[in-house]
Amino acid sequence: MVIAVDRGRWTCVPDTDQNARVVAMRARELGRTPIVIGDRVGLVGDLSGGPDALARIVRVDERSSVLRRTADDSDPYERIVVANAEQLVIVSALADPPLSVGFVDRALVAAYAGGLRPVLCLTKADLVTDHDDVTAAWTELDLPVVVTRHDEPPDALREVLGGRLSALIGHSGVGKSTLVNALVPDAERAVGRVSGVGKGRHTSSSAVALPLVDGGWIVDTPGIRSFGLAHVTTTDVVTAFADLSEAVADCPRGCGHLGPPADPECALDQLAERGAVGVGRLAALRRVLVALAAPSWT
Ligand SMILES: Nc1nc2c(ncn2[C@@H]2O[C@H](COP(=O)(O)OP(=O)(O)OP(=O)(O)O)[C@@H](O)[C@H]2O)c(=O)[nH]1
Ligand SMILES: [Mg+2]
Ligand SMILES: [Zn+2]
Repeated sequence: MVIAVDRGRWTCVPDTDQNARVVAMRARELGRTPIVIGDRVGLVGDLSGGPDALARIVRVDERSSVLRRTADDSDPYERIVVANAEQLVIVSALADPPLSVGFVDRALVAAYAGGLRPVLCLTKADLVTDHDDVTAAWTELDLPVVVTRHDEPPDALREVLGGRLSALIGHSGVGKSTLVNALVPDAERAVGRVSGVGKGRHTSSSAVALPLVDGGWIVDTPGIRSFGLAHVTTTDVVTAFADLSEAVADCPRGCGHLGPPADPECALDQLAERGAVGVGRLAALRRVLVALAAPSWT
């Protein structure tokens, strides 16, 4: 698995030894196929992992999930940032900066559309007296919600992350680095070590997968400000829900699944009338769908 990418050098971890590191370059026959963090690759050449050893990546396996970021001023292309992540940990502070509902909803869309399980992590609980009303908006979607504060170990989050590859996403200042430092002993050094084997120096804008104590990996994605949702449809999101995916096959063509007045014939409303889906759950889902339709990113 690829755990770091730095200027033409990919740092990989063999399945057989999670502590080993093999630095590789791209084989010419791969052409321009992107190779990103989380990709599972085939390597040939010098696999010894020594300081001057350089292997070649000759194959990139099919991806089980993709997290994309949008084009921005520094890069006009929408790109895959993390491949094969099982979870997207959406980090938002309860205060300072205030919780951004719009950000959480759009991150949820990115997770559902990309095939990742979303996990909501609300930080800085020490700054608020109560947070139950805040989480109510999302609990109907059955996603894990963990609440953290810097003066307590993030045990609940640790449990959710154990043994899996998870990507961490959130606005600047919400406490991502604080979490990573609590989860990964010596995280600063781990980042340095990963980059030490590459050509250049690690920059704060590049993502790196860091090993968790209980197994699994966490990817901090410092550069992402918004997700590549340009080609995502509301149907892509709805079909991520096992209990709803079949029903939307009965929707009229072009149904946005928002319900009346926009989509008066949506089959999800019939599902709700029959009691097959809770009204609260449907409302929660539709709020997320509206976030996908919203033009601005917050
Ligand atoms: N009160 C309080 N402050 C916290 C908590 N977690 C982090 N902070 C503070 O919030 C600030 C930002 O935390 P970081 O961990 O650097 O945030 P970040 O998400 O990594 O920010 P960027 O790297 O800019 O994206 C720091 O001053 C932290 O000390 C918390 O649980 N409670
Ligand atoms: Mg940080
Ligand atoms: Zn519909």
